[in-house]
Amino acid sequence: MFNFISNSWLPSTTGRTFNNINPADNSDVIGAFPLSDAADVDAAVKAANDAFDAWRLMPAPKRGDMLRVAGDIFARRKYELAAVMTREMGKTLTETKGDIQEAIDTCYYAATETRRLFGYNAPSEMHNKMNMSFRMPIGVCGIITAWNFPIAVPSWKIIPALACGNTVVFKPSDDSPHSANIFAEILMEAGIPSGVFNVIHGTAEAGAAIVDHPHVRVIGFTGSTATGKAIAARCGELNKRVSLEMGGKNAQIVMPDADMDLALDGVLWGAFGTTGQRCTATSRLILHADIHDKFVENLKAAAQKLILGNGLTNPQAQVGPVVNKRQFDKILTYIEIGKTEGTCIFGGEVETRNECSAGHFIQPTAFTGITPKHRIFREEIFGPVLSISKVSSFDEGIATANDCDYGLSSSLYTRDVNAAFRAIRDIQAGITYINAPTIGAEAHMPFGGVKGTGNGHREGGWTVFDIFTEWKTVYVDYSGTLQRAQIDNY
Ligand code: UN1
Repeated sequence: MFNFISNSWLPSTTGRTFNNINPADNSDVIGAFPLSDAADVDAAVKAANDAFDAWRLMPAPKRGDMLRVAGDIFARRKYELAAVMTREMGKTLTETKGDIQEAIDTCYYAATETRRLFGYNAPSEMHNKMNMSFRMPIGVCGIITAWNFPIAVPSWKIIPALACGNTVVFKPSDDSPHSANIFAEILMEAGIPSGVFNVIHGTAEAGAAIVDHPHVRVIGFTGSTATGKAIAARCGELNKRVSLEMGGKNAQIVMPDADMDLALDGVLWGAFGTTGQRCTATSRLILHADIHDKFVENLKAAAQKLILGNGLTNPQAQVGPVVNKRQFDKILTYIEIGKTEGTCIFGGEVETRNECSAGHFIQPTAFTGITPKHRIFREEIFGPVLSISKVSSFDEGIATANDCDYGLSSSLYTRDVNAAFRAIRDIQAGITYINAPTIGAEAHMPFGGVKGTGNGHREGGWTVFDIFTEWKTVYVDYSGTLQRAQIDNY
């Protein structure tokens, strides 16, 4: 399995490879992928740079027509691609189908937007002069993403970047390279011209070469806060635009007046869906003291019924493995920390029953007695580990939710409309859900976070087009005379 450069499948010039392994069954090696270096990146960037002029000059709605076809092909290949994705990163087929649906939605949305990449006009301060502004493509975009949404999250960046007339070099995570190659197959079949979209496989070495390359003008990154900050620092030195989607530590607050069954369903899905491996996952549950004990009891009973398993072979499976040995070890370390900081009320162990002994399975786990001073309250774990805090008022709930370095998603369960609107105003997060879990963002709405989560950009919706375009301001003077702005009219 190869890199994708100028519509050709190529090995790394280094000859090096890495193995892609099924996290639910470690004996299942999916394939060897290129471990690319700066020379491979250079070839891909050259292809993208050479393709840029023809692509930017194509009428945007024509580009949109191809992206609409890409959406159709994602829809046609949904079930096959879902199985590829489940095999390489472990989440269940229901979830991988949802992942592809986000890409389909993104393609259709972007295709439509190519007919309305609106600029602004404004009156001139001079006679017989017209002021306009347009969105212009920027050039080669370097897209670097994580493995937990192997199709959806890349699509949020790649599809709008292409819609705007940019070309792309995409480095997927080394935990989900196969899905990325199918992404390339689909764009090629949709008619995206050679060189407009390229895939480079590998690790941080390839990522750094993309960031450093002088012809890469924009970086779109989703991944860890440590890597994102390092990329941003480098992009600062190089004066490159960079959009970052980094960690989360998302809280669900439950007030005594809430629908308790609904709040329970919300936290089960938010905390343990995708095995907790979403940047939007619910990793903190903030319970009002009046319902704390009862809620914890119900949560324990429900969580212990969740079925762990291999999503490809076990149709009952609700929770898959964690993605690799490194994450497995990291999550277990945090569970040990949690055992010293609070009380483990369920889980806390590796799951080895049935088929789970073949892969990296960890039981859904929760700790009570957690406060903002604890590490498992503050640090992103990216696994099925929930910390539970008790608060005695709504205000304390909001303050506890905000006592955190991240600010991606948040949730409040209440029937009190006043409390809901106060939470919308006061929670420090890019996304707030009322009576819904912290996961569930839709492709046509802005997505991103405040504080340690991001750097001010929003993917998704209409806002993503700000990442992938530069404004061109145009003045047309049809007076036939020299008109000096700020001078001749004053
Ligand atoms: C991510 O975890 O990086 O709202 C993205 C959600 C999904 C996207 C998650 N639609 O959880």
